[in-house]
Amino acid sequence: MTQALIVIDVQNDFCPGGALAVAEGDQIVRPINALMTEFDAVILTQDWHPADHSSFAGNHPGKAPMELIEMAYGTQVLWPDHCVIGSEGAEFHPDLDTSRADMILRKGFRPAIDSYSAFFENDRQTPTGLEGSLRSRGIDKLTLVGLATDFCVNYSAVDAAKLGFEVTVRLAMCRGIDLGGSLETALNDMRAAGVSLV
Ligand code: VGL
Ligand code: ZN
Repeated sequence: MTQALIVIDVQNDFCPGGALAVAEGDQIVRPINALMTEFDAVILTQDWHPADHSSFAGNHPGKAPMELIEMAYGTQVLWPDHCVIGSEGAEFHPDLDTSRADMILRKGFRPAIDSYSAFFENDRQTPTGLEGSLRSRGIDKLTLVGLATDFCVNYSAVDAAKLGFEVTVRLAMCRGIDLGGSLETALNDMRAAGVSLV
């Protein structure tokens, strides 16, 4: 059984001081570096948005961050502008050991659609290509860590489980945004999808 560690969005903008800071987001970096040595494959994901991205509140006059809007593909949270392509905020946390990664997957680069999950964009249909990449490498067991527990980790874990991967989320190496109870909902959704939360 080939196991991969998928490190979700450990980027400056999701750490304290960043544009969409997750409380204690930086505290998971060193434990994640240590965990990397236990895996056959290490994949990093990177939230990677053009400046005109439709998930940014700043691109919707009159709207504030954390408001909801209806997009062609469903309801979308409007976020503070974050992880803009080429910006420092989009870079990985400086202490993250990126040298251990054999693949970096960027997501959310199409202006009209967000992508929380590392597998499918927010229309829940457009594949990122990660599934095929994992399968062609014989990887069937995944451990997920990173930011944010209730958005990108949650969506990635649920999609992976639905695709038939054996999925574990290591909660001590995740931190959440918790918007209107989203953390509790996410934990329930992951459990219901068959994800092991440890
Ligand atoms: C994320 C909100 C917007 C995440 C990314 O990485 O969880 N959350 N973009
Ligand atoms: Zn984003």
